[in-house]
Amino acid sequence: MGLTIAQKIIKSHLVSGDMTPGGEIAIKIDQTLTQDATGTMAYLEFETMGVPRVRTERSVAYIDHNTLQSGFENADDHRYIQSVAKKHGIYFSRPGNGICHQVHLERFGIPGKTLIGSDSHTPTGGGIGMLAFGAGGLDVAVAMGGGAYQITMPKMIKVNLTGRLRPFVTAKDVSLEILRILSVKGGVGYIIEWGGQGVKTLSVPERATITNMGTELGATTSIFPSDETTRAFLKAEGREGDFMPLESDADAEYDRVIDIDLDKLCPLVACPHMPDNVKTVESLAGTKVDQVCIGSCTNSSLQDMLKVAAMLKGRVISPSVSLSISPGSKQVLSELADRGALSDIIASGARLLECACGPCIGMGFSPNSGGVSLRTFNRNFEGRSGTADGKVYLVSPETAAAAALTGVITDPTTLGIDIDVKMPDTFKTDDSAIIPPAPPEEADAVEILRGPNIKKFPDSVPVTDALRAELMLKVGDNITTDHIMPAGAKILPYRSNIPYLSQFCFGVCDKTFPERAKAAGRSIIVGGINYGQGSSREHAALVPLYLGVRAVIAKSFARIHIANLINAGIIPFTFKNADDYEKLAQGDMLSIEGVFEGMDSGNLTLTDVTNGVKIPLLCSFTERQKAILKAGGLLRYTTKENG
Ligand code: MIC
Ligand code: SF4
Repeated sequence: MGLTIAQKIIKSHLVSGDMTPGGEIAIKIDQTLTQDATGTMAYLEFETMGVPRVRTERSVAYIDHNTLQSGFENADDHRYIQSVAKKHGIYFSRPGNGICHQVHLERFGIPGKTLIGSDSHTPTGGGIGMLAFGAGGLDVAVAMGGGAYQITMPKMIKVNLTGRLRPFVTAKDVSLEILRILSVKGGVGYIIEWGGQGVKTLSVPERATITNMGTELGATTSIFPSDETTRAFLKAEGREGDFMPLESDADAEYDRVIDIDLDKLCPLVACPHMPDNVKTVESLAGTKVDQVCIGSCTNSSLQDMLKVAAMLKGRVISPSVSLSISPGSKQVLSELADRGALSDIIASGARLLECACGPCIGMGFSPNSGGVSLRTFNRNFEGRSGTADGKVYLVSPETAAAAALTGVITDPTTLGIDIDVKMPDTFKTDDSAIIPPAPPEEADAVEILRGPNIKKFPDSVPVTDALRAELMLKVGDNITTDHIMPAGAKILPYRSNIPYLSQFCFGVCDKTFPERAKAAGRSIIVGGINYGQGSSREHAALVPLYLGVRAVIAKSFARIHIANLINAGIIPFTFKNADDYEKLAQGDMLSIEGVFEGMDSGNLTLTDVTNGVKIPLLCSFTERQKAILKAGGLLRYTTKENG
């Protein structure tokens, strides 16, 4: 039987396991990336492992999330990351150089290689034919130390593209269409491979928009073939030597095939507060808009920005709209400047922000009370914008620019603007903002700069055979990591300070949770379907750990979050019968006995001591996961293994 692209890359990187879907596989990781909001923790963990120099082909530390520096905290963390990078063989991309995924695609991505990053949108690299995964910081630390990345072998979905996108219909609309079809949990357990004749009509940045948003499907990752378009992109980046063609075998088998005819798509929009709440732009036309934000790792490429600039050229934005534009990288920004497109953007009345995540992670630019914000980003979770009752809609750059001009949601195909943007054959490359590490012989002398914001991470606790604890919080379906551990300008600077962060844990759901959990000392959380979707932030496990959470029981879990829970030593149980969720009430005392035996058999019983009800739970773990839980988390397990 032939192989899919992903299966070929997995096969060539397989360290152990067999490639049958559902089994645990370990794969060699060629490259890693971190960003600063997860990076500080990842490097603290890496330091604990005692490995002097990274053992990957390329590791890069980006600073792109916390760039407000409203106090000493961010600046201190940046200096810490820069010094660790210098000492341990990691390239350091300075603040201002751009968003990790955009810069990585431009400067480091290589078809056929594996990449893990401490950011859930690392699959952006799939646009260039990389097998790229988002992971918790600890998994990235282990990979930097030369350890393999352990995942469950995914099943395969193929999306077969035919036709060609009409003007003003974009890669973002393709992403929204697949979200409409599959929903935010439809990709869980799958790698999504994009193929068919339609692929040829999409540029690398367009492909990257699509693989970037595959994260919102819950997919393990997404990937495109590597073809002549990929070669041309690498050539334009001065890296043609990194090109390698990649395609699936003609007889490769997929578990599911979805057909999308690009000709038939129209501009789409994801309505508040979930990326799969998709409607046509036409159906919402006329809705008043207060704010428009263009940028983020989904839509900040030169192609996106040139199209926006062409739409804004010679026009002025609506007086009732505030428009922000954040180009994805220094390369994009300087190309815009060289071509005069930057002047067109500035003249329109847009507010130019730096090349960073910015409003996407709530670092400023929160909308007004109850305001409608159209964003070219990938997530519109409740509260993420920083305004609790803000209404965030996800759209393409073209739809965003149309609304900025008219002040209302507008189908860009109706504006009669001509935007035939020609992409250059060569990009202006300048890596002066990427600082290489010290040579090995000088590494010893490099001092690590630790600021007072860096606090010790919480001690994990080995799983015990019996657990008795209160059900401290019961939440519903699709709880995101933004619910569990919110981000935003007020909180994000404290990503290396777990005790401080803990005050905000589950703040969106129940502000009393942190205090109650801390007082109880030991507790259990109950969730619905797809618990922990969204970000890769391991803080969504480390903070509950600090507050004494010992177990989470849910109908199902998101991939990265369940790995982070296990890595933190918090045991994740799944309801055998989803309906039993209804039988548990917040405040009940729960008892689970025979945990070790249950971990071996995959089944155990929970007793709700308060009402006497018995509920069967599933807990099937791999041997390695059991060992991690028994050791009290991945760090203890790895340190023990390394002797
Ligand atoms: C996000 O988009 O939510 C983030 C911020 O990039 C996160 C990482 C983080 O929480 O630091 C992600 O997607 O993994
Ligand atoms: Fe940054 Fe937003 Fe992308 Fe996360 S989704 S990496 S916050 S731009």
